[in-house]
Amino acid sequence: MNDFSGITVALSKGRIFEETLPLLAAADIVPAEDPEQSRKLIIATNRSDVRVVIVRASDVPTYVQYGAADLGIAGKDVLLEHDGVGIYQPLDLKIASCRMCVAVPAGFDYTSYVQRGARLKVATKYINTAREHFAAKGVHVDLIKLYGSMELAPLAGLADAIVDVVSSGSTLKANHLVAVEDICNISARLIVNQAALKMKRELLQPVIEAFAKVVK
Ligand code: PRT
Ligand code: MG
Repeated sequence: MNDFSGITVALSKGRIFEETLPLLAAADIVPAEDPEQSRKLIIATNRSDVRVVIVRASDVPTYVQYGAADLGIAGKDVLLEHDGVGIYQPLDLKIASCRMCVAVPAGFDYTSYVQRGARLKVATKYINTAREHFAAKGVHVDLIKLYGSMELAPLAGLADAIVDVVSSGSTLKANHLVAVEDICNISARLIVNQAALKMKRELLQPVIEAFAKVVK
């Protein structure tokens, strides 16, 4: 139960947290601690009516869906894998940007492999996104669910290809992989619990508006 009467914001550590700090500051919210330094999972802020909870990136929509957090910031990649029930997505925050791609080992002839109609083994943590992408192209795939380090899968012989997010491309390069198809652009979104938006509108609306101003 979320019995805190203020606003609970769900964030993940790492790039989302870093890139969210300026947005929070614009809404006069300053976390009291750095989650990279502290082991606390509930972090107070300069405002007694706002707290931050630190969760895995892929768990942010779940906290918001069930109202354990009122607000959250989640990558579009994560949201595409979530059913989105009870979640309102008012803003593209244009942070933590990357591309969702299909990548294969350098030298693997993806185009002719696919044109032949051969089944492609694809390792990914983005099962829904991958299924839809290949279905739309009429490519037959066997999807293998992973939870991280997708880049290893083709090198270790687990899969022919991966579907993963890419930003600088240096991880692909370091592992002799090349992106052969772009699926979509990804950035982080503000997500809001729909019931909280009604019940706590006076608290939430100014935060959403402050974020919107920065993004513009
Ligand atoms: O780490 P954890 O398993 O808890 O979760 P996570 O990896 O999903 O979280 P995190 O914090 O790494 O990413 C949070 C969000 O940032 C993702 O949901 C994306 O929306 C977004 N994002 C932006 C990225 C990247 N850029 C990115 N580059 N998420 C992951 N990566 C990976 C990429 O797949 C590669 O393995 O980072 C590695 C380095 O990328 P390159 O291309 O710069 O080498
Ligand atoms: Mg990570």
